[in-house]
Amino acid sequence: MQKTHNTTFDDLAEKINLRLEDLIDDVFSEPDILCEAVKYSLLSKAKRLRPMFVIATANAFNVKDNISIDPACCIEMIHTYSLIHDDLPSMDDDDYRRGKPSLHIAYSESIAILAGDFLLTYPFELLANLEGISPEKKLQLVKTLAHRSGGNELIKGQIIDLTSEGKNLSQTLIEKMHRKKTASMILASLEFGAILGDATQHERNILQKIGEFVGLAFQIQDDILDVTSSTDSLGKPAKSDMINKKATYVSCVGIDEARLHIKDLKQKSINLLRSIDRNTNDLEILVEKLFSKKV
Ligand code: GRG
Repeated sequence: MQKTHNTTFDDLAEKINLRLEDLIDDVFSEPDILCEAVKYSLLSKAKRLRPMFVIATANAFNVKDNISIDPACCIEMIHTYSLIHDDLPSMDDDDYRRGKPSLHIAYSESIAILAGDFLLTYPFELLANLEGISPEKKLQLVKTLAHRSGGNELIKGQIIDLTSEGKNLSQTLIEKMHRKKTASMILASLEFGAILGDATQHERNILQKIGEFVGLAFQIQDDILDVTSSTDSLGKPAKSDMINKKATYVSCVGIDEARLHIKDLKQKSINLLRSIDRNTNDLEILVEKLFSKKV
């Protein structure tokens, strides 16, 4: 691993922010409402968790940040599109996101839909045009991103979510929804790192398992924070799951068991990381950091 050993994750987030802005500026040569709207959402305060997972995983296989940063930005764009569309009145109807009014409130519903559409399509153009990466790897990246953001993964998770409002879901179905809705982009991030780093099939299988565990634990933590935190500290509406009558991990098994499950998933992820014969220190630090909040 190179850079992230010496740099803090805050520095890495700043590097990602700058690259995201450059990639958007590459498209728009003059002032444009779509450009403004995209930047409003994409460049607002966010953790950049998924791109950090791409870069840290690639680093474990000695891939330099200058190669992994654009694929990492592609995943952040897809993630941001999903948040913009999720907030729309026809979906979760949330007015507040990333610490400020949601995009459809700040602009309009049609601009928010189109900004989301742009953030869904542009990453595929970027991946197809990547430099310094073989055509075979580009194809694997495109296929992975299309699959993980597609009808049997991210979109499927959203469908389960929207069609189950007001219903009591089984723990199995809640876990399936979380796996599809939340883990899919985290999984894609680890898979991107593995593709860039030419990981073996065995390593890929382990990284996929870690992506599933981390994604599920992250969503359970989000379910707990929705109950225990304020809107200000979350940067999005608190208690929204209850208001929207959503089945969550907390409503299903209770807060204490939910906390125990996070601990278990985190430990399993760390153990799996340590089973890979690569320098996975950065990934381990990232997993620790993700679950360091007292929830
Ligand atoms: C619209 C197809 C479609 C899918 C939407 C991602 C999603 C599916 C909905 C967003 C709502 C939600 C609660 C998702 C769970 C994942 C999650 C906790 C998202 C927020 O991710 P963070 O915390 O946010 O990484 P930042 O703003 O830091 O990027």
